[in-house]
Amino acid sequence: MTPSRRRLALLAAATTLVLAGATAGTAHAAPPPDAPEQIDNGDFSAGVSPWFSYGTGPLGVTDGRLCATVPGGLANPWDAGIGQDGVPLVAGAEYTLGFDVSATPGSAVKAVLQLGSAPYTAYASVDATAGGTAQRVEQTFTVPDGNPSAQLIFQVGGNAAEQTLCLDNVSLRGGDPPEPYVPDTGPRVRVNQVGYLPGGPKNATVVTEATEALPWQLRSATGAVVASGTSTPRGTDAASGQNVHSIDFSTYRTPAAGLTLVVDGETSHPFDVSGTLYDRLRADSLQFFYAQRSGIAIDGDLIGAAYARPAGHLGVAPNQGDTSVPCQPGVCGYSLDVRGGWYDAGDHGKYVVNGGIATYQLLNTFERTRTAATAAGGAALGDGTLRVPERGNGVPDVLDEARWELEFLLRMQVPAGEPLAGMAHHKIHDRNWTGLPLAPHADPQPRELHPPSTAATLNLAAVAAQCARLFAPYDAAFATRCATAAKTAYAAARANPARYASPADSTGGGAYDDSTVTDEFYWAAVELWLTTGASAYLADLTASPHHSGDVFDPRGFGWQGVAALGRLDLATVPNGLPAAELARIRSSVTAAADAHLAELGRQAYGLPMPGDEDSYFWGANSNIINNAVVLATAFDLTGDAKYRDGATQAMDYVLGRNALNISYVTGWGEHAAENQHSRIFGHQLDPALPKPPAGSLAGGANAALQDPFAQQLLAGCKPMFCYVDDINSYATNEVAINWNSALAWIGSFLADQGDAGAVPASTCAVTYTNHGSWPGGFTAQVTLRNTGTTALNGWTARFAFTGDQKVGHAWSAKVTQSGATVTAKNESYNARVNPGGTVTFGFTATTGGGANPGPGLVTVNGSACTLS
Ligand code: 9MR
Repeated sequence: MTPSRRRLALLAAATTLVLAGATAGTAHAAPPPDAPEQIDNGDFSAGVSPWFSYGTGPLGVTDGRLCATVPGGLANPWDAGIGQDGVPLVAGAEYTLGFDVSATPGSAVKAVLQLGSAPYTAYASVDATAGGTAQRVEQTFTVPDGNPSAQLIFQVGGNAAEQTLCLDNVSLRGGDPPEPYVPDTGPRVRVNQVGYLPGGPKNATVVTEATEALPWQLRSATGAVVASGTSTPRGTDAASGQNVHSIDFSTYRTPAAGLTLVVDGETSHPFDVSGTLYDRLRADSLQFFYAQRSGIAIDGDLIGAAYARPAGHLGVAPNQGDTSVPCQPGVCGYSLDVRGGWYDAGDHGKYVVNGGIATYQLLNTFERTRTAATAAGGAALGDGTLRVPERGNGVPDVLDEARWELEFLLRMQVPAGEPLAGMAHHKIHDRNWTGLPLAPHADPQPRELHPPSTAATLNLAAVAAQCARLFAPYDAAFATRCATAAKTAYAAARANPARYASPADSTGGGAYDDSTVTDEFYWAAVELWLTTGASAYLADLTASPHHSGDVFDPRGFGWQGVAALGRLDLATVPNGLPAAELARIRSSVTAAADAHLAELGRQAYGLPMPGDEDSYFWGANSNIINNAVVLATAFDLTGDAKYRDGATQAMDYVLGRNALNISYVTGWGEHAAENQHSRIFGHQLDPALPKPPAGSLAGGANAALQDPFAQQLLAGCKPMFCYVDDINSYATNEVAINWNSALAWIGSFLADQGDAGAVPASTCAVTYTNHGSWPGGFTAQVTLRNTGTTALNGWTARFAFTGDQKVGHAWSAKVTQSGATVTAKNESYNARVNPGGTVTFGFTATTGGGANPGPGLVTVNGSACTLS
C-alpha cells in the first residue's frame, strides 16, 4: 500500500536559496509543479506527528515551525537528527527537496534521503548552512534506487555550540503519483472470524450486486455441506455504502473448527463454533494493562520476552518524571510523586478521567461475579488467573491490575494544605509531543501536572469508592485509604463544581476536555452511596437530573459521558433502593438494551450502532462494545437470552463481520489489526519492537479522520471504511486503556457463557433477612426453598457481601468466608430438602459500618436462586 501524501502549498522562499549539492543523486531539471508531494505534515499544521527526532531536545511546534534544541559538541552530523519515515522513492525518478531552515547561533544541516536502518544507504543528500533567519533550500535530483519506505533525516549534530533549530515547509515533490488506496477486504462473505457460540446467534453479511436472495452453504473443514439456506437482501447499507445481504445460520449448533460460509461464489474466512471460543479473550484483554504499566519493569517471563522493557518514568535519565512532577507554569507551587498507573494509549500520558472509566470497568468486571448468575464465584477472575507480578498474593488478579492504576489516581489528588486540596489533577504528560516509536524509559520530555478539574476529581471519587468496597475483604488499610480519598474528592468537587479542563490544552498529550460534569457528579454519588450507605450521597444522586433522565445513548457511553456507569451499578450492585425504584432503574437498562437490539436488527452488519457518519467517531469500537455491555447487563438482570444474543452478536462486528473484513483485536481472527498506534508496540516502524499484544483493541472506523495520515489516505470514505491498520493513524487505529477495558468486560462476560445454551430455570428461592444491626455487627437469616422437582441431598449455598462484612458465629449450617464470598454447607441433620421444602440458617457478622444490603445473588449447588 502506498499512501497518498498531502500536497503542500509551498510558501515563497523566505530568503535567498542556499547553495545545495546533491551528493548521492544527480542534479536535474525540476519535476513539474504538480508533481506529487511525498512528505507528511511538512508544514507542521498537524503538530509534530509523524516527525521524530533523536539526540535533540524535545520536538515542538513553535509559531508553525518545528523546533528543537540541539546540543553542542556532538562529534558527528548524524549524532542528532529530525526526520520522518515511510517516504516512497521511485528508482530513476526526479525529485525536488525543499525546506525552510533556521538555526541560532548557526549550524550546518544535512538533509539525507536514506534507508532508515543499517547500512543507512543514502539515495540523495542536500547540505545547507542555517543562520538566525529562515532560509529556503531547494535542490532537484534523481534518485538511483527505489524504496517504498525511505527515511528523510535532517542531520543536525556536529556543531560546537548548542543550537535552536527550526524547520518549516518541508517538501519532497516528484516520483509516482499516490496510488488510490484500496483496502484489501478479502472474501465478500463477512463473518465473526473467531466464531460463534453453539447456542448463540450466528449471522454473517455478504457484499454482492445481487438483489434477489442467494443460496448459502455452511461447510465443514473438509468441505462437507453441514447447513444451507438463503440470504436476506438488505439493499444499500448506509454505514458502508455497499449492497449487502444478511445470513442467519443460528440453527447450526454443533461445535466444529474451520467452518466456512460459501455464498455467491465466495468463501468466508474460517471460523469455529465452540463454547470455549472466548476463554482466552478475558485474560488477553486484561493482560494489555500490564503491558501498559508505568513505573515498573515489564517482566518478559510473564508476558513474553518481546514485551520486556525497563521501568518507565521513575526519575531515571533521560526520563524527567514521574517521581517529582511539577505543575505547568503558574498552576501550582508543589511537585507530586505520580509514578505508576497505566500509559493511556499510544502516548505516555496518564489522564485521570480516562484512567477512571478504565479502572471502573476492570473493577466492575470483578464486581459482576458477585451478582451475575453466569459469573458466580468469580473463579475465572481469581488469584493466579493473569500473568501479573502480584499473582499468588491471595487477591484476585484483576483487582491487582486495577490497583496499579488506583494507586496512581490517588497520587494525583492535591495534598491537604494546598490550594484546591482534595481535587485531582486532570492529567500528567510530556511537555511536547514525542515521535514514534519511543520506549517509556527513553522519553526525555519534562513531565507536567495540569490543573485540577472537577471531572477528574469526580472520577477519582467514583473509582476510589468502588475500591473501598471491593478491597475491603483483601486489604482493609488500602480500602480505608480509598474511602477517605473518595469522600475528600467528592467534597472538593462539590466546593469546586465548574473547573473544566481546557480543550486547547493538547500539546504533548490529549485534552480530555469535558465541560458537562453533571454525569460525573451522578456517577460519583452513586458509587459513594453504594459503598457507604450514607444518606447524603443518596440525596445527591436522587436529586441528579440523570437519576430520572435517559442515560443510555444509542451511540454508547465513554470517558466523557459516564452517567450510564452510575445507572448500571445502581441496577446491579446490591443497595437499599426501595423495590419500586430499583425496578424502575433496572427497567431503564432493559429498555436501553431493547433499543440496542432494535438497532442491531436494522444494521445489515448486525452491530448495535446507528449507521450514520456521526456514529463512527474516535474510539467508537469501545462504544459499540459498551452497548454490548448494556445488553449483557440486561441479560444478567433478567436471564432473557435475547439480550445475551444481542451482546454476543455485537462482537461479530468487532471480530470481522464488517465492511473491511478485519478483526479489530490483535491476535483474534484470521485477519486482525496489528499495527495500532503505539510508542511501545512500534513493530511497524522498527521490526525489533513487538506488535501490540494479543487482545489489543483498535479505536476503529472514524469518519471524522482527525489525523493527517487518515485524512490523506481515506478522504471521502464511507463511515465503516474510515479505518486503516497503520501505526500513523492515531484517530482510527490507536490502542487505549478505556477501549481495552470495555473489551475486558465483554470478554469476561462471553467467556462466562460457555455454550450459550438454554438459560436454566431456577430451582430455588431465597429470603435473606437482616434481623438487626448494632455498631460493628449484625445478624442475618437465610431461608432456602427448593422450588425444583427433585429433592436436594446436601446443599451448598453461596453469596457475596458488598463490602467489609465478615461472618462470625453461624447456626444450622457450616459457614465459611473467602474474600467477600460466603459459603454455607448443610449440617447432617438438614441435608435433605424435599421439593417445596425449606431450610433456614443464620449467622452473626461484623461490619465497619458501610452499606450492608442483602446479597444480589445466592446460588444453591451452583444454580442461581430467585431472591425475595
Ligand atoms: O479517546 C479520545 C477521543 O474520545 C477524543 O475524541 C480524542 C481527541 O481529543 O482523544 C482520544 O483520546 C486520546 C487522548 O487524547 C490522548 N491519548 C490517546 C487517546 C486515544 O486516542
